[in-house]
Amino acid sequence: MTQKKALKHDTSTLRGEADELHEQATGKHPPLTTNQGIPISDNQNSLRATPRGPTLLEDFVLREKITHFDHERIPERIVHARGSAAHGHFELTCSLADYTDARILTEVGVKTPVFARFSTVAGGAGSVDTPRDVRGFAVKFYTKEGNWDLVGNNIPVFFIQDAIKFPDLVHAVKMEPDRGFPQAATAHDTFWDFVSLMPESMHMIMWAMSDRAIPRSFRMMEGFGVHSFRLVRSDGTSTFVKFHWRPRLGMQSTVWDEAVKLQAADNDFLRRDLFEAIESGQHPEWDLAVQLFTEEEAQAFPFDHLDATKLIPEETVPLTVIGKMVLDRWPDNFFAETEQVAFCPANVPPGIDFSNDPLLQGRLFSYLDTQLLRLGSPNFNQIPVNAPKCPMHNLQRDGHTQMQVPAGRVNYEPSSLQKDTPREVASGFRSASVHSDDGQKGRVRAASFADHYSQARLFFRSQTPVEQTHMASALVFELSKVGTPHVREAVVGQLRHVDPELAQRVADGLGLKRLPDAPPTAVEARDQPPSPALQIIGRMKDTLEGRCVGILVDDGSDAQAIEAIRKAAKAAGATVKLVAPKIGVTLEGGDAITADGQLAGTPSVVFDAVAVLLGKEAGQRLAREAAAVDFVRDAFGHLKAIAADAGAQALLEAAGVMEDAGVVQAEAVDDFIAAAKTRQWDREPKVRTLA
Ligand code: HDE
Repeated sequence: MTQKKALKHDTSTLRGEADELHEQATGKHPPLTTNQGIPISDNQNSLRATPRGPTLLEDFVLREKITHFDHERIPERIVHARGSAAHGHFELTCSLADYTDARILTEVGVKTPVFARFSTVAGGAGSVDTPRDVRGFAVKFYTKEGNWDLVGNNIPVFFIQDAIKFPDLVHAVKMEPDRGFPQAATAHDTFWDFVSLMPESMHMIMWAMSDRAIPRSFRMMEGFGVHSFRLVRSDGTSTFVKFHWRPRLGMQSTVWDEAVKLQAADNDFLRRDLFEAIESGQHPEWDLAVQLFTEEEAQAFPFDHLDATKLIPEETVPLTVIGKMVLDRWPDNFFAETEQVAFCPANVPPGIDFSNDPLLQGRLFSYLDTQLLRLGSPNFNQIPVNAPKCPMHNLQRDGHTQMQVPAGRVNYEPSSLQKDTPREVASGFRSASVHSDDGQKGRVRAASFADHYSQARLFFRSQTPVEQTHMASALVFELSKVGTPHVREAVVGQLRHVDPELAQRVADGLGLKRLPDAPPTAVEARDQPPSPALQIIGRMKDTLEGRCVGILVDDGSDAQAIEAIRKAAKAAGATVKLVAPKIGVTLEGGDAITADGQLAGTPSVVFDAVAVLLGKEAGQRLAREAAAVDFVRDAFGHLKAIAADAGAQALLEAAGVMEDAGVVQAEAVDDFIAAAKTRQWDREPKVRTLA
């Protein structure tokens, strides 16, 4: 008995000390209360009938706490479950007043608050950040005329043409229903089975197999609204528009082996990258650009712009930059904001309207429906992250978790009993008045949607040879994970329509004895002039801004050499992190420093370029240390610049590093910085066999 009393006393004492420390740091604590506001005196012990139990049902503090905890999770998004988000603003730099009345697109210089969420598609909320996948790019603009949600992806086209196929697509890509795997991966039978039978998916497959699907950072991705929307004016004019986000840091992707290793190195690689950038004041920025075109111009396109498997090449309709988005504030609470944010493509202010794209039309229904399940109430718009920041009044009432307390007896319209009830306004949202004599009602796919291969070919042939090789290799990797031979062959058959040489490369990579037959097609692919705007490599910015340089050091490393590289990398806009076998390092000359990461947990995949600065003894020791050898070997294999001093040579040798333009002496700091601003694409054939 005495002993138990003492125990309780001890815990309280510890708590008292912790409280004191905390109080010193943060000031006064508010009293801990139940949800009813009742102050709690003991948050450590449940109420027991005797000191050794049993626990009493009477303990409302315990029951309320556990009940709330039991209900903490809500259904995760069926797609795009894993996401990361940030607050920021959008500023218009070029008015579209000739095309729209929307204030967000006509009031130059006005800063509109935004909330942007980036996501993967296939994996669950707890899955990793870096699988091969499409990335969601959803932006909620809190405009003066209500919320505008531009719910896009980092790829400008989609797998399917009709919303009715979406559940099939998602079932096929998610983990297989009997075995419950693979998580967050397209490399399995059901996905490729579906794809092989859906020729319309071939264009998007080209994008998904390209390096766009393995981005280095959310900050280095393009975004696309995908569908055509309309800009409308009150005089009745209407113009089609496609929206594009362009990252100011330029686009950058990982290489596949790096993406695979990142999954082990850091589950949260992209989330952490966004968080750290914002916290350190490197606020990510994107330009918003539009492609504008008329109905008549659209009729002259050799494809149907209402078909979401098609893009409009920039060479056909150029992009006009109209504004800039800056993300500068990490959410205060992940659940309240990132998890509960509810995007919906149907949220558009007056002046923006929809096209007839059948995929968009289905989305206009789906998002509201899904939020009702996820957030559990039609009042989800009252959750702070979803609430408009402009005045909002209507006569919708009641429902679960109603937060508002509307006064008065009028909750209907028309009414005459109260002077302050909301009324329609002439400037309110109007749909574009569109005349159509397109034909008869029916479950039909327009003939103008029948060309499934021309743009897949356009995309593939527009890539640099390196990117084409990555695509062929990605297809080989994915199809090698498919266990059913006829599925593998059917995909290769489809590829013959896209590009016969690509099909042959993939067939060779799979070791197929015979090139499978191409399936019949209604429309043969047409050759078109390549669109270099579709590349990544050709358009990468040579820059270290927003990138991270890792320096491997150990006891005996040269402080001056470290400082020279650190200074130059920082001046070029990079973050610099030190990695060492032990966090505590004693440099040559005796200075003690603390490394940012321990070697065993900080492989080079998390850096864009590395320097290896070691004393002779450490270099020889680390040449026998697997983590150090992998650090250097992977940096080399992932085509990164490597700077090394004399002491590091033994390690470089053990890692099989060969001489090339990206491997430089540590003293040649400028050369290192120049090489670090890009990847060493020429090195790739020396380090791996590709398709
Ligand atoms: Fe989505 N999509 N989608 N989608 N989508 C959802 O809504 C849906 C499509 C996109 O960060 C869901 O709140 C259908 C295209 C993003 O919260 C759901 C169809 C594009 C996000 C849904 C599509 C997208 C979603 C799941 C075919 C690019 C995440 C949870 C007709 C333009 C937004 C949710 C966030 C989320 C339905 C196709 C982008 C189920 C039916 C095309 C970025 O409503």
